[in-house]
Amino acid sequence: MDLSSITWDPYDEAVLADPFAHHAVLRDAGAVVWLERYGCFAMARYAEVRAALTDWETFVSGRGVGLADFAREEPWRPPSLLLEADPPLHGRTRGVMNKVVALPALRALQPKWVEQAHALVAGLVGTGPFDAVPALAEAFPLSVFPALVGLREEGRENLIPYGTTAFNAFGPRNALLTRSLENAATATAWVMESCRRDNLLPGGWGELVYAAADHGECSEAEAERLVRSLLTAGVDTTVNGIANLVHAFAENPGQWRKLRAQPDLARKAIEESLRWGGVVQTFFRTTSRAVDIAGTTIPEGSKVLLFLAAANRDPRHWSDPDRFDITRSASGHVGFGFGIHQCLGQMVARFEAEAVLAALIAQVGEIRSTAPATRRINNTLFALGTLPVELIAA
Ligand code: 8QM
Repeated sequence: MDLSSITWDPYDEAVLADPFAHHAVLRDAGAVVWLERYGCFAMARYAEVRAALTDWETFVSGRGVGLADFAREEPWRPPSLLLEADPPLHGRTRGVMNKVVALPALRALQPKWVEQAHALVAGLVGTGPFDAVPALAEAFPLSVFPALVGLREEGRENLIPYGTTAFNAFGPRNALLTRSLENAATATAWVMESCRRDNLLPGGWGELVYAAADHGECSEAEAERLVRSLLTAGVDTTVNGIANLVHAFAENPGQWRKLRAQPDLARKAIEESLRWGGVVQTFFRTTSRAVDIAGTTIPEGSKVLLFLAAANRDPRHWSDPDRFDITRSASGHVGFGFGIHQCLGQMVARFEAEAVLAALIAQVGEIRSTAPATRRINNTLFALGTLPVELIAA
């Protein structure tokens, strides 16, 4: 099979604003496609994306999971010890962090999170049209996650601008990235400062990471960098995950009625929104050796762009994939990645979504869209800029 070479630009702003409209062409162009403009390979079909994520020895992360190859270019910030690391380093850092995010402690927090979500939603129901991005999708994660980590109160508004920059930085050095690097310089500095031991409040995950350093599981400098991972990965993702979830129901009122009739579908609905929503659209890997994929040889040292969101809607794997259907089994989706790098914070993300959804199910009969949602263009995230809705009391 010939390798398709295409001039199509995944980072064109029109594509970033409406990525799903372009995925079919990309998937149909071949199991592996050459993107001329960036000199990299791309894969967008479920089978190949999942296989590449699973084969961490061939598709490595240590040379960066953005377009920049750390073997040739200086990264914009010191590399993540989790996301941008390979075994054996990755195994050690992941081991430290798995203990920090352990499920029992998180589960114990859930009733309080549900209560907070109820209070937040109660203030929004029946108040007329409002923008659910700041009022709900940003407000809820910001009310629970910084406290979980033990961040100081002052300056938390820096988290989202920093996240926006970090996710832009996985793409090319286009106008989006240059602009956000300029705009978020202070936000980035604040986040870096916040990772220092002295700036973390007692009782949070940050303190636990430093406790691991005290036990010799990692160095103090590594602890600081691991706290940074929590702050990079844990905010903009959950904000847009919740925004997507609310948007999905606003656009599919029949699915909302179904969920309210059968609230035990909530977990399935969240998995489906992770499959369908595509918050993290893409990640790169770099080949550590020449590898044959469906008859195409990818040489060693190649950047390979994996379209997670396109894989999650590949009709070769999913039936009627563009349909948001809370009764389908979305398990096996790659919305949290797959394999050794699969999202460390996925249970936090799920618990946040469950709390918000439980509050909405209890209080809201109808999520009414009052104007079209708008996009906040980003090189990696499928983010919402505004989500005008009205919550009609149950
Ligand atoms: C994305 O810095 C990090 O370790 C990190 C940053 C971003 C993510 C994950 C980890 C996938 C959510």
